[in-house]
Order: sequence, then structure tokens, then C-alpha cells
Amino acid sequence: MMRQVLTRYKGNPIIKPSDMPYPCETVYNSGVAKMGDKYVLLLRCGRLHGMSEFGLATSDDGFNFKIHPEPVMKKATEGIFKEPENKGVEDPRITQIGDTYYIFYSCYSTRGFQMGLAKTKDFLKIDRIALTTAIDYRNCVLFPEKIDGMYVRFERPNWGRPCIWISYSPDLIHWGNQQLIMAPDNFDIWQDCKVGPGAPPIKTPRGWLNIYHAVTNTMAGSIYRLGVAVHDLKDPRKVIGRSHQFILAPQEYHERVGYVGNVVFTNGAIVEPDGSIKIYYGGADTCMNVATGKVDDLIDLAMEGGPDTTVKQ
Ligand code: BMA
Repeated sequence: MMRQVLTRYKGNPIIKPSDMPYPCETVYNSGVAKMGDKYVLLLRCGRLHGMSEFGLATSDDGFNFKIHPEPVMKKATEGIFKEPENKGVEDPRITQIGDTYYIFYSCYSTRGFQMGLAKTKDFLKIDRIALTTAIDYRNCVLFPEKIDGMYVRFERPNWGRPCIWISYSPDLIHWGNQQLIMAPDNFDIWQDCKVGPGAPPIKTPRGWLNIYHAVTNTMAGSIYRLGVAVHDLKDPRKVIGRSHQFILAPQEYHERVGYVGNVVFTNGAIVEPDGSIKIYYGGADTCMNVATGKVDDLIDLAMEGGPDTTVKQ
């Protein structure tokens, strides 16, 4: 049964370019974390040279954010990251393991995209760890724990058919055993062109919750929406449920009109102790927004869709 499972926060957008303490054209696709009682957004800020840098915003309630006066991460100016980031850093995704926050982000250059990995304990001092792919990968999300002794991630190569793949690593630096696990669905129009990781996987007793982005192409351009799937806890290659309806689509003016119109795109979500969830998302590649729902409703919706069959389509 199709139904609405998310509610937009009435105060959206929660951060827009004119809220920024330094000049920005856009502020969107932000990584999300909880640091003690504080909500943290690692903001993708489009600066006036057209490149993205990372800014920082913190909040006590997850809705009202205070923005740090300066960007906290800019493109590298030396070392092995210099050339891969010569057009900026984009789309951070944060996973907490112990007291360390790991950040997968896109290193953007004249050559294409590579996935960088960085770490921090306070979001003020961010240390780069490794370039974890060659050209051309668009996004990665790290699982919050090892499975069978290995780190696990979902990844989206930027070549071939845009699908979600999985890979494994003993040390977070070297990744292998890549396998395609979820493809666009030829029969669901909203997700028939591209799918890619959105929020880092969320562990629940019913499986790993995967909130992902999905694209269809129209005569007027692409439309980015959010979908939901559940992966087996012990073997996340198995997609045990995948919804045939989307959970969020561009609808509000600031989601339809902006730098890139008709886009809702998530890089992270926070689950609350009462089982509710806050999904943070960029609107039209221009502003930050949040929608709320219940984890169980998202899982029910995915499970009603049945196990995924797209890899065989
Ligand atoms: C993707 C990425 C995202 C962006 C989306 C829509 O390929 O570039 O950063 O939000 O396209 O433009």
C-alpha cells in the first residue's frame, strides 16, 4: 500500500545560502553526526569560485543550527590529495566508530571523482587518511561496525550502469571484493536510471536500513528522489526488502528550483532513542532540509516491496 512515511519540518530550509557567515552560493548535501548531545552537520558549501568546501553547523535539537564562522575543510594544497581535489571537496558522509568520526567524501578534480577518507574527533581538525578509489567513483558510505572482521562500505562507481556496489577492507584504506548488489529498477519509473548510497547504513534488529537516492530522466531533466531498502544483518549483499514507492520527492519550491532543480539528496540521518528518525537532505542542490519519520515505518515499507531482484534484470 502506498503511503506517506516522512513529514517535512515546517521550518525548512533549515540552512540556506543567506544564513552562511561567509559568502556561499549553495549549502546542501551535508554529512550528519551526533557528538554527545549535539547534532552536527558537515555542510557542503558552494563558494563563489564555484567549488565546494566543508562548513560546520551544530544544534541542540536537530532543527535549529548555529554555523561555525569559517569553513573547516577546503581542497588540499599539498601531498597526494592536491591534484585529486583541484576542483574541491564534495558530499561528505560520516560514520562514527568509537570516538572517531570517519568521513567519506568526493575528491573532485579535472580528472573526475575519487573517494577520499578522512577522520576527526571534533570536526574542527579533520585529517585525511587515504584516497580509497581510483577515478571514477561518486559516493561511499561506511558501515558503523565490522562484519566478519572486515570494514564494509556501499559504493557507487561513476561509470557503467549507476548501481550500488559493496566492498570490504581490513584497514579502511585498501578495498576489494567489489560486488554489484542493487541496480536501477526497470519497472519503477522513479528509480529506473540511477541508484546510489545516501545515508550511511543504520543497524536495526530487522536488518541494515539503507536510505538511498534514485534518479529517473524526463524530457525536462533528471529527478532525484529517496528510496528505502533493508539488507541482511550478517550478509548485507542480500537486499531482503526494497520499496517500490519513493519516500521523498522534490515538491516544495526550494526542492524544485535552485542550482540543480528537482533534487532531494541525502547524506545522513539520525535515529533517536524513541525509534524516530531525522533524515537530512539537500534541496535543489541549494539548501539544507530535514524530514522526520519512524524507522519501523521505513522498514515496513521496504519489506512490503519484497527482496530485490534488480541485479538479475
Ligand atoms: C549527483 C551529485 C550530488 C548532487 C546530485 C544532483 O551526481 O553531484 O552532489 O546533489 O547529482 O545534482
